[in-house]
Amino acid sequence: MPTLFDPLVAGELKLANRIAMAPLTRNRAPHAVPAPMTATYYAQRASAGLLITEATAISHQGQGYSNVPGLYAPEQIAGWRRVTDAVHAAGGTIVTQLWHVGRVSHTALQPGGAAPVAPSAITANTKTFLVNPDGSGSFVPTSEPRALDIAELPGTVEDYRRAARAAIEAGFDGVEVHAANGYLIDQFLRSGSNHRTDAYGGGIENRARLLVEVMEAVTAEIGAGRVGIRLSPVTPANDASDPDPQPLFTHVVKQLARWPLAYLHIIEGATGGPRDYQQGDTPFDYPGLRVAYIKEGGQGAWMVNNGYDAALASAAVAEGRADIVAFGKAFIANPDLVSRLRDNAPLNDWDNKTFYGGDERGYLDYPTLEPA
Ligand code: 8OZ
Repeated sequence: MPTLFDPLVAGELKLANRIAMAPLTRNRAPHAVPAPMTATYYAQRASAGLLITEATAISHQGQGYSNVPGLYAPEQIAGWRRVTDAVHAAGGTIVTQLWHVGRVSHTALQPGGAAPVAPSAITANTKTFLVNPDGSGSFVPTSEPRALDIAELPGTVEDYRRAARAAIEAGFDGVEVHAANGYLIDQFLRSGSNHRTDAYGGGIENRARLLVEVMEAVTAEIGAGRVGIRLSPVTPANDASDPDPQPLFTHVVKQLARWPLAYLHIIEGATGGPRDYQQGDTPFDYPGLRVAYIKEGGQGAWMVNNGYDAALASAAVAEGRADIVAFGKAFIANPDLVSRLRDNAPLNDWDNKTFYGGDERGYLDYPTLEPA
């Protein structure tokens, strides 16, 4: 029986164990450039089989929060190079999460103060986080978006392709396409946010078109074995809604079977909330989703996330329900999470007041059991 601590080859990625650090937004990248301390933060956690960075904007238009990093300007690539060098020196493997927020943004964050973009001009019932010029932060409602013109979509796909190339230049081992949590690709997928009447709206195949085009571009650019994707079939995060997610995401994973990807990363339930959350009338069938992917020839590792503890994670891997388990908040508070899980050691508690924004406190100062 495999355990969490066994190595795994996922596409071109060689993981020392089956424990991943989930992508975690930390809002500590002024001017969208990863700070020097960010290299230390990820290097401290390099014993994870895979580190997935915080979500990283593929373009200025793709940014939706203050002080989140990007991957579209030379100084951003240089900032990430510090991170990947530090992680590799510590023996780790690291991919970056490619992010376009779509409508989950604010005019204050957009180029020229423009409206954020979305599949349709429907405002998300959610908030974003802005840091004011005096340094204070506040949660504000997202701005009303404008619908992307169909002629702009090749440019959006090109931004993903360019960011994937930039990721390799920055020294990453690969990328994870963020298609979850109510951001741009997820906004196209779901009928609640996609009211388009062109080839990118209406039926499931049309709503999944942007996702497929992005994956085609990114896999062609850096090789499918260095590409993962994150999906959240039922999450209500950022006003994501669809009454019938099972056929939608079944179609998506069948499309994803086209490429020998590194992994599929599935958020089970409501992101950061109940695992049994459902949209529509029936509970979502995650094992069925995986069977659909495998039947179609899908080769990517199956990574699961959301509320896993040591027992649930060990059982999922031992029973073959997952190849990799991603931990989020536990990794913020426990840089040595892998050895703590292996030794059944107690975990540090996290402090949610220091999750978003701030300095080294709540970022670099969580203690390890053994001296680092
Ligand atoms: C928390 C705060 C801001 C962004 C996600 C990228 O939910 C995020 C995010 C999470 O995927």
